[in-house]
Order: sequence, then C-alpha cells, then structure tokens
Amino acid sequence: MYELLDKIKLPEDIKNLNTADLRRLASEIRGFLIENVLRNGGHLASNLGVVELTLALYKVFNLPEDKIIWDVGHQTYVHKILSGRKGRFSGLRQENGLSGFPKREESAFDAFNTGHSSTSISAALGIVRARDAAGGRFRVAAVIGDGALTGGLCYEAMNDAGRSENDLIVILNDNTMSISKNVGAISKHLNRLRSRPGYFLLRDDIHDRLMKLPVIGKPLASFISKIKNVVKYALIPGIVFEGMGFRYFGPVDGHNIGELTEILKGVAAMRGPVLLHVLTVKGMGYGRAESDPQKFHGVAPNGNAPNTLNTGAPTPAAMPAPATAHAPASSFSDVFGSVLLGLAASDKSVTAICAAMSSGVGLDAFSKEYPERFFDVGIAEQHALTLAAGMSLYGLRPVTAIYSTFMQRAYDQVLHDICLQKAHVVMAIDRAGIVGEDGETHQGIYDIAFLRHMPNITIMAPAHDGELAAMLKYALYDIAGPAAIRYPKGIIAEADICDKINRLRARLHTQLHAQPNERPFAIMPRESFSILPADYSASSIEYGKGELLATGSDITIAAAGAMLGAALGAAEALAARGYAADVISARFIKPFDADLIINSVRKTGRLLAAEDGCVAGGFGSSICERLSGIKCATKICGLPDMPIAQGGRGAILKKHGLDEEGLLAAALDLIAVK
Ligand SMILES: Cc1ncc(C[n+]2csc(CCOP(=O)(O)OP(=O)(O)O)c2C)c(N)n1
Repeated sequence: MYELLDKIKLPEDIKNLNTADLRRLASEIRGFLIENVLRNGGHLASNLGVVELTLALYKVFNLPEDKIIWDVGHQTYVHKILSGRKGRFSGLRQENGLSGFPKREESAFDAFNTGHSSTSISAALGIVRARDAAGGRFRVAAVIGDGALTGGLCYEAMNDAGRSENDLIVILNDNTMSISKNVGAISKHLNRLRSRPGYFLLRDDIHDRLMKLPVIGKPLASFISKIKNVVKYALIPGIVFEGMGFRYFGPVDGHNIGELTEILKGVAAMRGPVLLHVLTVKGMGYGRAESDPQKFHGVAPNGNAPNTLNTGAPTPAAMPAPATAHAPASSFSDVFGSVLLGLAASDKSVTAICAAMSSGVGLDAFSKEYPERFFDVGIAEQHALTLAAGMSLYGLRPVTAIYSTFMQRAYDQVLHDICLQKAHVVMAIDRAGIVGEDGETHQGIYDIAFLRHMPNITIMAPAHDGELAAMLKYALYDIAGPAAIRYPKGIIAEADICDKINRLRARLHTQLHAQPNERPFAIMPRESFSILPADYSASSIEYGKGELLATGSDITIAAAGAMLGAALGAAEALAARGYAADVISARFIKPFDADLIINSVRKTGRLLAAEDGCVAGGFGSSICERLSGIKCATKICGLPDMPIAQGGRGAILKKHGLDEEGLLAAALDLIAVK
C-alpha cells in the first residue's frame, strides 16, 4: 500500500535512493504516520516535522554503528519506521508493543533511552568520550529540539563539550514550538537567526583559522566548496553557540531533503563540536497539525483510522480543555486550573509557574487571565522550583504545577531551596501515579518516596476532585511551609466516592442487622461492626488528619489519594464475606494521621496500605516505620521495585493489584494471617 516505504526494511535500503525518491518516501512516511498515530494515539506533530531530517540522517550516518541520540525521544517514530519496526506500529505505546520512545532493549538502532527532555547532548558527549577512549571511529549526533534547548542540562553539556576537542555533532531541530509556543531568550535568539537573510552561516574568523589548519582546514574547505552552490555564506556575530565553543552552521531548511543531506554530510565530516541549526515545521504535511501543532503534539487513539484521515477529529491526549470557572472539569488538571484562577482573582499575590506544560497542567486560562502572574519557564523544572522559593520568601504566593515524573528533576531545589528554608511554595504534582502509555520514563510513582523525607514538607493526596479544590485552598492559606499536593491523570468525581461510601455503609448496616443464621459467614462477632454517620463532606481539611469512612475490627485499610475508591470497593467485598474493615482515607501522606491509623492497627492487628506509588519509601512504608513494637500483620499494595512499562492505566493498576480485586485479595491474605 506504500509503494516505496514497504520496500524499506533496514536503514541501508535508503542509501541508494535519489532525491526524488526520498521526496516520495517522505510523503509516504507522512501518510503512514497520520494513519497510524491517529488510530493508535501518540506524538504526531513532532514526528511529521522530522521526516526529511530523519531521512537525511539515515543517508549520511551508518546505523547502528554511528549513534544518534534523540532528545526526549517522542519524535523517533520515523526512525523506528526506517529501522525495521514499521510492522509493529499497530502496537505503538500499548502493553508489550512498540515504545513511544527510544529503547535500547527494543532495538540496536536506539543508542540511548530517553523520555525526559534535554539529556541528549550530555549523553552524546559521554558516548563520544567512551568511543575516543576505546579508539573507536563512529560518529555521534544529538538531535535536540528548540524546546528541549530551554532545559539547563543542555548548557552544562555544551559548556563541557565546547571547551573540549571532542568530535560531537548537535543537530538543533528548530520548529519554534515546545508543546506550546517555545519561550525564553534562547528561543528569541533562534528567531533572530531564523530571520537573517544568510542561509548557511559561519563566522569567518573561525573559518580563516580553520583554513590554516592542515587537518581541519582541508575537509572544511572541500565541504564549503561542495555546498557553495546551495548555500550562502555570511557572518553572524554573537551566536550563542559559537560563544560556547561550537561551530555553528545554519539555519538550513529542514524539509529540503537534497540540501539537508549535502550539508549534513559536510557537518558530519568536521572535527570538534559542531551544531547544525535546522528549521522545520511542526506538523508538516498535515494541515490541521501545521495550523495547531499544540493540539496535535500528542493525540489520543480514536480507533477508526481510515475515516479519520479525512474526517475524524483526534482527541488531544493529556491535554484537557482550557480550564474556566464555568466549564465542567474533565480532569484533576482542569479542577486545579479553575480553582487557582478563582483564588488568584481575590489575591494578587498568587502566581502560577509551569515548565513548558501550561495546557497539560490546566493553566491555559490562568495564563490568559493573569499573564503578569503566570510564568512558563520552559523545560526547566529545577529553575521553576527555585524561582518559586525566591518569590515565596519575598511576598508572593507561588504555585508550581509540574508532572510528578518531571519533578524528579528538581529534587535538590525542593530540598535545598524550599524545604530547608521553609519556603511557602505550593507544589501541585500532576500525573502522579500510573500514567499509562508513555511508559516507564513517565510513570509518576516516585514522588512520595523522594519527597517524604524532606524536612518541613507537607504532602497531601486528594481522593477526588472536591478534595483537590479544598486542599489547594488549604495549602495556600493554612499551611506556612512547603506543601505538595499529588493527584493522578484523569479525574475522580466526589459523587462517585460518596456513592461508594454509601454503598459500603449500607452493606455494613445490612450485615449488622442480619440474623445470625442469615449472615453469609458467621465469622465476626457483632461488635466488630459499627456504622458511621451517613453524612460525608470533604470540604474541611484539618492539618495531618485523615478520615475514617467505615469501621470494623478485622483489618485497617489506609488508602492514599486515588486509591480510596478501590479501597472502599474492597471493603464492600470484604463485608459481603463477613469481614469489616476500618477504611481510612489518608488525605495527608506527610504527616500522616498517626493517631487514627496506628490506633486502628492496634485494634485490628492488620494494616493494608494502598498507594499508587512505589512501595519502597512510600506511604505504606512510612506507616510501617511507626509500627515497630506493635504486633500486627502488614501489607503494602503499591508498585514494585522495577520499571513499570507502558500500557493502559487501568490495566497496569490491575496488574499490580491496585484495583478493587487486588486490594480484596491482599486483604483476605492478611486476614488469613492469625
Ligand atoms: C524534563 C521534561 N519536562 C517536560 C517534558 C514534556 N515534554 C515532552 S516533549 C516537550 C516539548 C519539546 O519541544 P521540542 O524539544 O522543541 O520538540 P518538538 O516537540 O517541538 O519537536 C515537552 C515539554 C519532558 N519530556 N521532559
């Protein structure tokens, strides 16, 4: 069905294609991408933008001997198609399917695993140094977007590479976009370079010096003479990359496959650190993605690809509709955004900070309503947190909104800049828990473990949307120091939790009033049941206090945040079997409600802790630390000490026993312990 593409099985298959064939191949690849990504979900616009760039890299480099390090790695679909993985695209981002990111364990053509931004230059430099130490001769290129170039790690890497003589190639894929419009001074600098009339740029003092060098000068001279027909040559002073010790070339048209290949050949033959600035269009070749690249950065599956190509409207993945005070919330991010917007209306000191994810974290409406109090710092999570620390110590009320997985970047900033000096920063931790299809690099399961040992920090986890709203307000106005609120992808409605609580209570009530011979299992003494008052209100948060939602003397179930629904379901199933549980909604992970939980465990002799985070160092383990000396049986249901691979969120939770049935089974195991 794809005449040329279907013949490409391995990278060498494109080596002999001429420019016209490559153009045709590029067009077929775009068709394949649109068809498959709209059907399966994934990163669409970024991949459409790098089709010619990937082809040019494949023409010039010899894979897998040469190494290409793709920054973030979300734009590697073309690379995967060309390196023998086209046939596996129907399983893209699904359990046991093709990863949405480079994976060394998936293919020898993936040189370095990525997922988080701005690592490629460091990784490439490391590979270069290992190569040189071993006397190897292969070439190493980092392909990095202008968005990723806002991350500080790039500059640490360039600072190191730029003073070295190491042969390192950096390809800057500049499409002016991060997920949303790129931000910051570097982005402005790139824009200035874009608008220069010069097409191929090289500082001529460097050129002159190079020409005098016997080793470097010759290849450079021949390179320039080779490409002089396709490029102009000009002097641009003050290019930041030159200042950092890189030779800068560009900008070049990233969709002109013929020129791009020629220039890349020249650049790849150079010595020392070089940077080639390539201009691409995000979403290239698919009108809807070109005109709204943000919406098509990531798309959700819609399951009917053939029609979709012309008519279907892909749903943006992980990108809720902008939050407004009136729109119904469809995600925790939405709730967060609209509540913060409301609070900011009456308090000018409230500021919002995000790291290149304003849509994802629900801050689009805030950014429009209060642009002077909204700070998108680029992909710079470390900076976001320290910036917030500074703001908070001098009169502002900063709220950072960052995905759990990206907070990993900012460990020391949270500890050193916020917690140690007790800065009142509210840290909204979005996408905490299992995120699903993005796989192990993106699971938000480590935040409890890496935050809870920090002095002065308060960590909360809402069980539903109403609680998130209440906690956000509470964190801003009732907590003096650092406060983190972690919540998952999607939404849990307060009404659903209320329903579950009511069902559980009704079940316990039935059990309590049943005649002994009518009870399904006459295991429990009647005293083990009692019924809590029916009214349940989440509006009042009390510092360090959890909530007892059902009582029983067989087992204590302490649920952190999003696990409450499953815990209530498990308790209902236990009740149907004649067992009654104390069900505690933890609300506070740190400090957890020790009075409530430990006293309950003293009564039941059994603790089941449920959390959608890693077991090691998590919520359950913090309770266990306090249980020494108390005779009891414990079980922590959480995520094991291993990478948690991609798949559907529900399926992953189920697989690890974090659904109703899993918790029920764990509870029954514990109850079986005498
Ligand atoms: C540390 C980190 N923060 C945030 C993200 C989320 N993220 C994924 S892609 C992306 C934008 C990258 O922009 P760019 O490098 O220009 O690539 P493009 O998608 O434009 O091709 C962001 C912010 C991430 N992967 N890593």
